[in-house]
Amino acid sequence: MLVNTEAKILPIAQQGEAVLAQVAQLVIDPLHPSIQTLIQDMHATMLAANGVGIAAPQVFQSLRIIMVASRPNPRYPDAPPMEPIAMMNPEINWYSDEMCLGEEGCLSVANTRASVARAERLKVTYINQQGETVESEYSGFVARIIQHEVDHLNGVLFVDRLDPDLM
Ligand code: K3U
Ligand code: ZN
Repeated sequence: MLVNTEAKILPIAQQGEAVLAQVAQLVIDPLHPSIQTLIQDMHATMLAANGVGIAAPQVFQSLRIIMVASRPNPRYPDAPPMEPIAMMNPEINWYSDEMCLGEEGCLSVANTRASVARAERLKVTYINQQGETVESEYSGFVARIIQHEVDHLNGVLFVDRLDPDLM
């Protein structure tokens, strides 16, 4: 995805904002200019915040759009670098039985990192920025980001998934 110099850096909703607790709406017209602009702005906002993902509700848009942008980082040195992918109406169709614990943070939850159990692998179907339906399989850190971002579309934050016995 090219960096659009006209893209805007949007404010990021913080825990407690109503938009983060809502179930987001399906995207009806993936190629509509307002949707394409929103994706560019989400990309710029994610880069500015140094995130590896972002979901539209985090920028106050209750729409089913996520961006996934794995890169190696101190917690996940072996994470694959990838071109950011925008996914509209993502549906996780299959989760592995194998689970794994991994540290997560969130641009909407300040100063909190915690270990969350997620499926190690998944299959996801989504509409890409060209309006095509794509099915892909992911594992490890990328699968973790997808699960974290899809949770945002369903009004769930990673801190809602923490085991109270471990807190
Ligand atoms: O870059 C972050 C990071 C945090 C922990 C491990 C590795 C990287 C900042 S938090 C982040 O990028 C969230 C973005 C959010 F909030 F918009 F969803 C994505 C994420 C980070 C770690 C695990 C799963 C998802
Ligand atoms: Zn988050």
